[in-house]
Amino acid sequence: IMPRRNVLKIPCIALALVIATNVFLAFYTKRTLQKLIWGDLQKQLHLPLSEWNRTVIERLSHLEVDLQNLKESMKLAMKQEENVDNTVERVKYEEHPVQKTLKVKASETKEHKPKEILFPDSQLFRQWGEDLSEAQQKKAEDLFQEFGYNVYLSNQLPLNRTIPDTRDSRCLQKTYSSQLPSLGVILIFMNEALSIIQRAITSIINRTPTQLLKEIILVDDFSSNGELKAHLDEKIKLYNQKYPGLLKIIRHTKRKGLAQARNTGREVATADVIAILDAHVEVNVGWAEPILARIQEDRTVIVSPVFDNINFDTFELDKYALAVDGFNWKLWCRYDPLPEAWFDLHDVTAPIKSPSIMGILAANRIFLGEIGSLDGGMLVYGGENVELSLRVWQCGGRVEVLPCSRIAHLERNHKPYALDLSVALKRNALRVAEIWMDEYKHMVYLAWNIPIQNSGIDFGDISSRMALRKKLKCKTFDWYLKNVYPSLKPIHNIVGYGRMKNTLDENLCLDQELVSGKTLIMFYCCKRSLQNVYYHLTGELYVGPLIAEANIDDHCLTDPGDGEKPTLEPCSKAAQNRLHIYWDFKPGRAVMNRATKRCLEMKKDTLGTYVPVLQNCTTQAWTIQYTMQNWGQTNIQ
Ligand SMILES: *[C@@H]1O[C@H](CO)[C@@H](O)[C@H](O)[C@H]1NC(C)=O
Ligand SMILES: *[C@@H]1O[C@H](CO)[C@@H](O)[C@H](O)[C@H]1NC(C)=O
Ligand SMILES: *[C@@H]1O[C@H](CO)[C@@H](O)[C@H](O)[C@H]1NC(C)=O
Ligand SMILES: [Mn+2]
Repeated sequence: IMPRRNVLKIPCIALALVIATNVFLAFYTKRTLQKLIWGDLQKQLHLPLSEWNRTVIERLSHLEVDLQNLKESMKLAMKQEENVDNTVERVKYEEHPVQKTLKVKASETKEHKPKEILFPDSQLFRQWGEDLSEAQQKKAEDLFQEFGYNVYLSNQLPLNRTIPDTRDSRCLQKTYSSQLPSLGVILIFMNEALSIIQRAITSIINRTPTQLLKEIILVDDFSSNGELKAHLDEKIKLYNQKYPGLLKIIRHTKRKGLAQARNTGREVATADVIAILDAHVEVNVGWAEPILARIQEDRTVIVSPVFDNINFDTFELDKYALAVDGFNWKLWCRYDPLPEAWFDLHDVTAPIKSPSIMGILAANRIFLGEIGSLDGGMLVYGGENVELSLRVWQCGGRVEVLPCSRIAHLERNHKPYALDLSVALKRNALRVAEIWMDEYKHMVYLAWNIPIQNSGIDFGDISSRMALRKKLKCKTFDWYLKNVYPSLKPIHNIVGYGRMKNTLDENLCLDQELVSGKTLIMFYCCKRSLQNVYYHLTGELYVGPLIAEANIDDHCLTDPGDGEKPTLEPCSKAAQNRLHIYWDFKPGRAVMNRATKRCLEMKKDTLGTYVPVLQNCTTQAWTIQYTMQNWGQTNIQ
C-alpha cells in the first residue's frame, strides 16, 4: 500500500495546484481591487517563501491552499470594498519616477547586440529586464535565485529613492506633540542583500525626525553571506561618521531564529520606544510620529504598522488596503476586515483595534520587557506574532493598527532554501495553544488535524511561560475571544475528525471537488485539508478545512432529498433553510441522514471509479481517523 500511496500524492498536489491556478485566474481581473487577498494567493502559488532557514517569517499567512476559505474572504473583502471606498483608495503604482529614469538610462547605454532570452520561465523576467545583455541576465538570475528578489535591480536603485506616499491625505493634516519619546529601530536579518539593508537604514534616517531617532540596531542572525561581514561593517562606520553613535550591530554566533533575534535587539536598545522591523523594508514618510504619539498616550499599546508591498521583481510599490491582522484556528496570520466600530468614528486616521500583529511591531521598550518580550521558545518561524498578540491582550495591553504609519515591505518570490514551513508553524501553534488557549486549545489540534493525545509533536518546555502568565495575572482565552476576536467561533461538540474512509476501499478518502466547492468525491487519501471531516455530536458533518468563524461558513454534508448525489452546503444557510444536514454516525458504522433515513455510501460509476451516493442503506460502513470525548466504542487510528 505504501508505495502506491506515495505515488498518488503527486496527482493530489498537482490537482490542488491546477485548481488554485484556476481560482487565481478567475480573480485575476480583480487584482487591483484586493491586493491583500491577491498577495496571499500569490504566496500560495509561489511557495516556498519563508525568509529564514531555521527561523522565521512574520507573514507566512496561509501556506496551504485553503481555497474555500480564500474564496469566502474574497467575497467578504469585496463586500467591504464598497464600504471602504470613500476612505481608502487602492492604487497600483505602475511605475514611479525614479525607476522610469533608471529604465531610460539603461536603454541608452544598452549594448547593441542581438539578445536572447536566457530564462523564459523565470519569474524575474516576466515584466522586467528586457534590455539586459546575456551576461546581465545571467547575473540577475543568479542573484534572484540566491535571494528570492531582484538584487541586480536593487543594487542600481538609489538608496534614498522616493516611494509614493500611500497615506490617506487626512494623515498629512495631523499634528504631533513636540515632546515625543525617543525611537530605536531594530532591524533583524539573515542573509539579506547588502543594498536592501542599506536602503532600509537610509529610509529610516531620512524619514524619521533626527531628534527622535536615537538608535538603529542591526541584529544578524548568523548570516553566511560574506557581503554582510566586512562590507557591512564598513558601511556602518560611514553612517556613524555622519551620525555619531547611531548604528550598532549585534551578530549571533549561531542561528537562533526570529523570536530570539528580536529579543536580542530589544535587550540592546535604550530608546523609549522600539520598532522591530525586517531589514527588507523602506519606511514611508511620517511613519514614526503616529507610533510615538500613540505609545506616549498609552504605553501598553503594541503597534502594527500598515504594510505596502515592494514587488520582488520591479521594486515598484503596491499600496495595500487597510486591514486588521487576524489569524485562523491554525494560527496562520491573515488580514481581516476593518471593524464596524472604527468606521463609526469617521476618522481614517484613528487607531484600529486589532486581534493580532502581522510580524513587525512597535512598542514601549520597558512594557514589552515587562510582558515577556517574545517567547524565545518559538522556533524557526511563524506563530510568534500570534503568541505575542494573545499575551498582550490577555495580560493587560492592546494591539492596534495605525493607518498613518506605513512601511513598504519586500515580499520575496521564493525562499532560497526550501523547507516545509508547516512543520514549524504547527509545532509553534501547539505551543501557543497549550500556553494561552485554555479549554479552546483543541480547536488548534482539530484545525491541524492532529490527535489531541499523543500528538507526537514536541512544543518544548512551557513551564516558564506558564509561570509568566500566572505572575502577570493574565485573562483567559475565553475573555480574548469574547472581547477581542469574536469572529472566531469555537466548537465544542466535535467528536470525530480526520480522514473518512469507506471500508470497501481504504485507499480512498471522502473529499471534494474544489472548483464547485459543492461536489463530494472519493479520492486517494493525501495530506490536504479538503479531505478533513468533522463529525458533530449534534449530527453535522463538516467536509473540508475547519473554519469555525462567524463570517465564513463551514461546509456541511447534505442530503438534497432527491437524486443520489450528496452535496456540500454552507452550514448555517443550510440549517436556516432546513436542508437535511444532520447524520447519525458511529465509527465503523453507517452514515445515515436523520431526516431522510438514506445512507451515504459508495458505488462504482460507469468508469469503474467509486463515487459517493445517497441510497437506501445497505451494509456499508465508514471509519474516521480520530475520535474525542470517548465517542464510539473503538478508537480507530
Ligand atoms: C538550511 O537548513 C538546512 C536544513 O535544516 C541545512 O541543511 C542548510 O545547511 C541550511 N542552510 C543555511 C544557509 O543555513
Ligand atoms: C539622494 O541623494 C543624492 C546624493 O546625495 C541627492 O543628490 C538626491 O537629491 C537624493 N535624492 C532624494 C530623493 O533625496
Ligand atoms: C428505498 O426504500 C424505500 C422505502 O423502504 C422504497 O420505497 C424504495 O423503493 C427503495 N428504493 C430503492 C431504489 O430500492
Ligand atoms: Mn518580511
